[in-house]
Amino acid sequence: MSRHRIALIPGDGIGREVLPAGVEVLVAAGERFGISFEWDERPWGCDHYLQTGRMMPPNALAEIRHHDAIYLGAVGFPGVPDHISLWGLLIEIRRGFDQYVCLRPIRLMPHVASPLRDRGAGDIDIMLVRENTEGEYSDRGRRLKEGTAEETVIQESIFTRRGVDRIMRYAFELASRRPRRKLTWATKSNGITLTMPFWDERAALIAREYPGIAADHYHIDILAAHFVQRPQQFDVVVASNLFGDILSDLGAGCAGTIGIAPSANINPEREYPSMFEPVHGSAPDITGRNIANPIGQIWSGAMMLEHLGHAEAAAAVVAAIETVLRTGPRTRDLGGTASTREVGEAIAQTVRTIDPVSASSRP
Ligand code: GGG
Repeated sequence: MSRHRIALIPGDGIGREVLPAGVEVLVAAGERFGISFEWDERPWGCDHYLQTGRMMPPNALAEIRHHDAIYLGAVGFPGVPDHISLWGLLIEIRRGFDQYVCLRPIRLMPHVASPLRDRGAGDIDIMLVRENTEGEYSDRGRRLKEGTAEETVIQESIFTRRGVDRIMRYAFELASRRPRRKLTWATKSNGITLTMPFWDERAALIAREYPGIAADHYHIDILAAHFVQRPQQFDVVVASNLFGDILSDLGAGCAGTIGIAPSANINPEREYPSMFEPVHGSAPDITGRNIANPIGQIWSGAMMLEHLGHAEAAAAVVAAIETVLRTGPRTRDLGGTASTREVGEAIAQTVRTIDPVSASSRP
């Protein structure tokens, strides 16, 4: 029996509703595949901020430093400025634990309708690799002549050779393990004159180390159009922090709903715990109604299982998601009327009995 100590951070809004569904499915997978979990729940988030002035206690990272993984719901709620909640929790964990890879699968799942015409399951199968610790997400800069007509705000993007090289190499290695062996990188080097040509330069150099991978490059604007018009052309797509974030939401929309999109914030060297969270945020507009789709959270749990070395259990969870997408129940975003809890229970129940080998399932 494998045992894993997992830090649970429900966070804010619908994070508190979808995370329990994710845990329920992981427990079902654990019972079936001989994995036990020690859950260590932390009440960090916007309520904590309103009580203490901080999203997490000062020693938060030290407290969970030796856990096997972090399973997070969502962050952000009205009453706390979004940049405070994001930087005080999500970004602090990503950077503090050097989770420099953000993996975001974009897949059109069976029985999910894409808003794109004539697209069916399998037509969209992209692994988005987002640089997760530097780039446009930056707190460096200044505000000058505040309150005057000449008010000027400067925000500095920071790209390091180490940061760009390591995410590019990670993406090329990933592409080399996928059947299509294709990689696309996204920049905007016609409009952004320093950082983006630098990214292109490093990417082109690293591409030479991988002659077996078909690599190409697009500016982010036309790439967004191609995601909509011919998403089947893309396999691994690698982008900077901001561009990767935007592309992953665009991709999730093309694949039917952001409610099912998973993500993994990975420290590939395993020096620190990695963190698994749905792509969606805290959705204050539907919080407290038990109608949020828990599949993004559950699929992120499958990515966590795979990261922890339980590929069969991970495949079983994804196969169970595929089954429930076919049979129902479904939440509102997928045209159904089921609650968060009902969908979580159905997937957990399916995990107990499904044959993962018969499904083409993979996190
Ligand atoms: N599921 C975590 C969450 O709340 N994400 C919302 C968000 O705004 N994330 C920004 C980011 O991933 O950089």
